Amino acid sequence: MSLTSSSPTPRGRRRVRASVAAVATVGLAATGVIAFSGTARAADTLGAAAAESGRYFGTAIGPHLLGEADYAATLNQEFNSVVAENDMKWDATEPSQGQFNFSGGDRLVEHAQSQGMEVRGHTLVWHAQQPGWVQGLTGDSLRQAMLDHIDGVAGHFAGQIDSWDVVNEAFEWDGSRRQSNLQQQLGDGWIEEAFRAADAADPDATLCYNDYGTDGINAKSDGIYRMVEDFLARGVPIDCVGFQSHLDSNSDLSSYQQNLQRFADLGVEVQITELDIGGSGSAQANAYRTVTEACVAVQGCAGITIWGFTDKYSWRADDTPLLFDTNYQKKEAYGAVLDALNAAAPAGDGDQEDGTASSYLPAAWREGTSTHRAT
Ligand code: 9MR
Repeated sequence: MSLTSSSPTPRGRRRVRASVAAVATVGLAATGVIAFSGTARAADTLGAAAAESGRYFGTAIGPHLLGEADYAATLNQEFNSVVAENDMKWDATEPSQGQFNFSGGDRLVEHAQSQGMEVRGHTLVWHAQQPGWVQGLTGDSLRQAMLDHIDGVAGHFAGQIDSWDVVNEAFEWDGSRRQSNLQQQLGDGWIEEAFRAADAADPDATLCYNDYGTDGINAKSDGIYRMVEDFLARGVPIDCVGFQSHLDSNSDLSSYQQNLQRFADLGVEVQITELDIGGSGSAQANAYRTVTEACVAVQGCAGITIWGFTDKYSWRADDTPLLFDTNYQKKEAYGAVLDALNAAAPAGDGDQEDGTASSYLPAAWREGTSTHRAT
């Protein structure tokens, strides 16, 4: 398939997955982490196992924690993608209007690049974590501030971010728009304005809408589905939907995979962006397995990010929702995720010009029939 003007434009994806595949291959060859059992290949880190099927496995991090030896060692060993848990948010990056601070984000990107990791950007526009000066703005002042913020942040990191969470958490449980200051001041058009601005500032990044409570087919995911459908029909540059997946061991996951699949079938990439699952032991492990199996079963699911990796630093301070305990020891849930990643069909149906993994690409893109971002 050649990239013509009528092709979809997964330029960022192609660039990025190629780099992950290359890093994974080099890493595996150098360290011998692939074990052969019969004809099946099994990698023994999360990132390497995900790369086998052309996917990434990432984590949210705090760049200020990189100086902690066990933290950095576990991160570097296991993951091939990172996102800033807080350092790229509006309050962190533009604490005063027009005065940008990229120190945490730059540190994260530098670390990721030194380790050959992908970078997710989180998040350009959100009703929460807005600096005080934004909260007081109205009308066109707020609109201009939003556009300038996107231009400033996405522009600064342009070419270094694989996927941006352009807009975060803009829907209510009933599938209607959240009545945030953005919605109330700017009206329904604000989300597409944000995506167009992000596309202008970083044309190669995969642009995602990201939300929680979308862990199955429900009123909220229905509302988002309708928005994506509408954006694609009108050529609004959206590439991806992020499913945060803050879950508990007993969360209802009965339509989790089906929900990912219906979005992928629209022609957007799907990503699991903030996974963490409360609880412990086999109940927790089974829920992690279910989510991981769902992603690897959906061709358009590009990868999984967990929202921190050690229980030592989870935002859910009273719970133990991550894959490593407070002493950086692997939990049962770790084994479940690794096994599910290793069980995925290997990447590579040979249809990419550069021969890199392509199994995460939705069928419409591989066939060149998608109208997604036809520009
Ligand atoms: O984990 C993050 C926590 O450290 C911050 O205090 C909080 C507010 O910025 O945000 C948390 O991350 C959230 C993410 O940005 C969006 N989805 C929900 C996450 C958990 O609250």
